[in-house]
Amino acid sequence: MSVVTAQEVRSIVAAVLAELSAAEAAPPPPPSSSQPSPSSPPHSSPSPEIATAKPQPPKEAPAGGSSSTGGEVSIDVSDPTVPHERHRIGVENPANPSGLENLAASTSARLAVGRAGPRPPTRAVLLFGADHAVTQDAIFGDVPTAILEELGLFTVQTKVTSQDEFLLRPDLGRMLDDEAKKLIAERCVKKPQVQIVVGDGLSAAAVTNNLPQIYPVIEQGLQGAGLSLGTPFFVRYCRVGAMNDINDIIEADVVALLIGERPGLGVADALSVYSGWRPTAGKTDTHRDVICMITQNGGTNPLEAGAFVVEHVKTVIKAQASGMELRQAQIGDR
Ligand code: B12
Repeated sequence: MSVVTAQEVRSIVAAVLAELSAAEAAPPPPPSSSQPSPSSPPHSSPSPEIATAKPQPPKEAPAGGSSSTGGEVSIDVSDPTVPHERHRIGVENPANPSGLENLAASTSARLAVGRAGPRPPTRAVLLFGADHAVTQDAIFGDVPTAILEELGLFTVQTKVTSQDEFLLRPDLGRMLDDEAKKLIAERCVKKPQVQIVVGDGLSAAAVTNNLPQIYPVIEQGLQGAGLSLGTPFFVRYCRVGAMNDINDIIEADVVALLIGERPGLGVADALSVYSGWRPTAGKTDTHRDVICMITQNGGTNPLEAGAFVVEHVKTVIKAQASGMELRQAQIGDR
């Protein structure tokens, strides 16, 4: 372990003080483009999307510099959410730089962020905080009614009455409330071949960002295949298991539930399509299939996924089975 002498400490302190007083004498820097503000969230993507980093214009001040305005010292850190910063290697003097870069580029996991003493560097902590904020927005946000109205979806609710309860009581998110049962019974066509349902699930951003693209592909694809469709609607505070309660009223052959996935710290707007053959009370995930990670941010594009959903529904109808029963039927066919 190297020992720093008192003389060395004094000279380091003197150098830092000299740098700060030089910065204080300089004119104040222009406002940084990386500063988050209420109107520009640190991690927003094209309106109304919520889930990815938006490239910012290059900053004038060098990353990591310090500046002082009116006697207050501030540390200027470049925006960690822009793509090139997000994947910047923070390890000092790596033994195999290109190997490390390839490894880090192969995953969205937080690899090679480096460290400042025993802690992660400020940049990594800020990026984590920004990504975490995006997940909170995705979970606690609401799907804009304009999107639902545009697609002609009416809204019902499960037995959950608040966002906190939704997170604490998944069981209630699988049960329709009485008003929902009444509305569905009154307004929906019964016994269609396919019932499309949209649910917020754990990411309103997933529905907001992907529904306008995926929904018409699924609707037109199923109609084009000659299948009869039920009356679509939106379920607030929805969990996957709600499809049983829904289909006990509608009695469709297949229910396709488009629902927001639990957000991760890399992608917060991924949609899933869970589906099942004749869902009813007592059916479980064993009887269901899922097409997941539908997002334009590193997953399956919603247009492509929509076509895949149509093909899957056709397969389920042909086999009259879903989930493990479908797998077994397919194995039997080979
Ligand atoms: C959370 C989660 C789980 C949790 C669910 C617990 C819970 N109560 O939420 C646990 C750890 C139990 C789990 C288990 C499994 N999971 Co999982 N899970 C997820 C995850 C991370 C998020 C799901 C989500 O947000 N759902 C939406 C919310 C709103 O739904 P929910 O009603 O709150 O929860 C239900 C669903 O999550 C459902 N579910 C969870 N996983 C799976 C898998 C399948 C095939 C089905 C039909 C349903 C299902 O179970 C919950 C209760 O009904 C996804 C990743 C992703 N990108 O989506 C993987 C994911 C859906 N799971 C997957 C798999 C493979 C499984 C397992 C089969 C793993 C295994 N070999 O045992 C099991 C199956 C469990 C089952 N339910 O039958 C895969 C599905 C791949 C595919 N296309 O078929 C995914 C996409 C992960 C992946 N990338 O591989 N899972």
